[in-house]
Amino acid sequence: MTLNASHPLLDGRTADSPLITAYRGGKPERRPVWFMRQAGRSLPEYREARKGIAMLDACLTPDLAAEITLQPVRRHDVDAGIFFSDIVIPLKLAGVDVDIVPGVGPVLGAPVRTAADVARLPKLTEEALEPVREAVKLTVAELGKKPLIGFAGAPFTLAAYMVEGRPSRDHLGPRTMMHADPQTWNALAAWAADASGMFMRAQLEAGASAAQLFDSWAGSLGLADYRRHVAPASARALDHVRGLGAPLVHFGTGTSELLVAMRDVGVDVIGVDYRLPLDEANRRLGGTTPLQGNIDPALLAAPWEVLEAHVREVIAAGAAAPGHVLNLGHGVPPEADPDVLTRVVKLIHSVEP
Ligand code: 1CP
Repeated sequence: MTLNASHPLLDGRTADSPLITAYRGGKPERRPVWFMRQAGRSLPEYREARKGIAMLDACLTPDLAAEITLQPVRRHDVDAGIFFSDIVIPLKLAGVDVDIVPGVGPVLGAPVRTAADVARLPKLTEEALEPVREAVKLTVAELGKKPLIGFAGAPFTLAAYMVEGRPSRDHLGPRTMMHADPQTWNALAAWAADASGMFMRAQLEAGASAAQLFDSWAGSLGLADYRRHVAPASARALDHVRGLGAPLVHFGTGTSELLVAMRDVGVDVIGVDYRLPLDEANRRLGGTTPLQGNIDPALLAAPWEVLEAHVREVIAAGAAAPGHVLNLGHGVPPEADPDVLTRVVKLIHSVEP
């Protein structure tokens, strides 16, 4: 399994970029930064581009998905694009009845709760992923030397939507299932792992230079459940992209107690949410894993002096790690002022690496 010789990581475009250098544990000439959810409702040009177009239709219209991916890169001068898509796109492309309902999030026509429900899940095919590859190719052609980050939802986070049928707070459905009916849970987690793995591989092969596995809701699990019922499925998702040579990042929220286990599924970089200072995350990980994070999104709305002091603290706390990519500790809030984000990027780039 290898990338094409004309891939941006191999043809000289992105291998030495600040983002990839830091992901590989090096010290780049400029401190790299990007923001989770940098594309989206905080940007007026995004709201304009999305007018009258449903979320999943926007994701599956290649030139629109490329344009929306590029918007924050142009506006903020961040060091990477994150592919505009959603973790439920592989479900949609497999033929699962799923939609993103405005103000709610992902909603399934029929929740997946029994062995028969899992057995009925349609298989994702390589052909169905063509709009994803097309959008990535268009994006990468415009990005030049800036890397595109691909992503997928980890099996637990995807399964949380599939079992509940919609967003939930405590993810009781999947957490019950892994104990009450481990066989069905394992089959569902394996299905989700393969769908996510294929989605990530399509993005990497089409030109993304790194990939991030989002296990956003893994923080609702205890360590024992994570290791026994979840980590093997996340490792299975990553098996689809290991060996491509692209750095792999793993991120979750509320996962301070899971960081080592999340690293041990086999990733290069750990994304840290806003709850744990980076020097402590680095200590827990043994000082060998590059980190990404972890500006508190709540502080984007604080007075500039408060935000600036916080950003400088995050930079200082990340200095001990073998590599550090600045990011938020979770996504950009829709009400964030985009000019503040641009100012944060300027500040980060102005601090000597
Ligand atoms: O109409 C809109 O603008 C809908 C909002 C929106 C956007 C902009 C959704 C619905 N998805 C996205 C894009 C998206 N989703 C991206 C690419 C854009 C970028 O980061 O710049 C990515 C990486 C995701 C990934 C995603 N979707 C995650 C993992 C990241 C995270 O935030 O933790 C999750 C959990 C989802 C599910 C989802 N999709 C959309 C919403 C509102 C949600 C969360 C619902 C919930 O459970 O509360």
